[in-house]
Amino acid sequence: MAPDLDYNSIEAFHQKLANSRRILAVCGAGLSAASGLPTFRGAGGLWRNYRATDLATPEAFDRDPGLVWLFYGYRRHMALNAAPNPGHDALAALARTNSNFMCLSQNVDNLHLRANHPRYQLRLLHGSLFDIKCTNTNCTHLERNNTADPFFPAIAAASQDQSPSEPGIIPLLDPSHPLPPITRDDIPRCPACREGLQRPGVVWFGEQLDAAMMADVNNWISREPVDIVLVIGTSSIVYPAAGIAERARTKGTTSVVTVNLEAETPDLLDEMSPGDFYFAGDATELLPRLLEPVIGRI
Ligand code: BV8
Ligand code: ZN
Repeated sequence: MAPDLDYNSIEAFHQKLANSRRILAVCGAGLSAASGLPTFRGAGGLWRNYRATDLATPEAFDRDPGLVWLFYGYRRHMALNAAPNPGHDALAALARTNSNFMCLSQNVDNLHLRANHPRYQLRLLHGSLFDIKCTNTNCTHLERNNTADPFFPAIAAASQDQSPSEPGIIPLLDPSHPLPPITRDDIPRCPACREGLQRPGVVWFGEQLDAAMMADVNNWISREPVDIVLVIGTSSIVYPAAGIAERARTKGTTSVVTVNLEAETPDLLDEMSPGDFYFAGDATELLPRLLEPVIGRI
């Protein structure tokens, strides 16, 4: 179905925004791209010669927990040295201005919270790099907001800024260089059950998202019609996150508003419904402009 003519008109979007009360956002890696954090599908989709999606699984951790911890140690280091951008700030400002705004994020980099996004208007669907949990599925150990860098000594190489020229730096990203050997005994045991290994508090592929959180999200969506769904910097490939925008749609009421660097292609436009918007560009620039009538100039 073809979108309206002004599917990319900011003025038309501002009119919709002025008549909107309930707003939902679904965010992906593209929101943090301008903060210097690689996305999954871009060049950043590869770490050394591994696809990020291949390392983000319980099987990979079982096979080689040292390798997977180096991967997460590196991403913790990058995220700690990154900063929220005006895209994060605009969403946090919208939350402070509109209590009927709920922000759902697939990002595990903690940048929403570092932008002081009100916690009760934010749901981290896939967990956080800075939460630590246990491999023992019967153990409920969860440490929140652990920012130790490195998390444990054996992965120190992952916390070095990767400038290949500097002597003594292990070029972690260069697959031709061997990785530091890390054994199972190098990995800290769970302080609660003493059995399991400590692992990143993220949701891996093949693992369920937090049931209580998803119930909460579904209740928020089905409580009343949603006026606007902002789909920001995501390729909408990973489920169940990718299905939320359409589930939140109430025909004739909801505008699904895509903000993505990728230019709108005929297929993308075909997927749109009347009243939807598509803004091609950098989320960091577009979000402050799109939300300006509500949050002011940031
Ligand atoms: C589950 C945490 C029950 C870890 C992540 C239905 C159909 C098919 C498959 C499935 C299905 N249901 C379940 C599955 C399986 C699987 C899945 O979806 N697979 C995909 C690959 C097909 N889902 C699961 O396993 C989920 N669990 O369903 O449990 C179950 C269990 C078993 C079997 C059945 C059911 C768990 C999924 C969560 C996995 N964990 N992250 C970690 O981060 O290490 S997912 C991870 O990848 C991210 O969190 C994110 O979700 C995803 C990456 O996607 P994006 O964020 O969108 O990033 P991407 O790079 O792809 O795109 C960036 C976009 O931004 C691009 O469009 C680009 O153009 C744009 N962009 C770039 N720069 C900018 C920009 N836009 C604006 N401005 C810019 N500057
Ligand atoms: Zn445990």
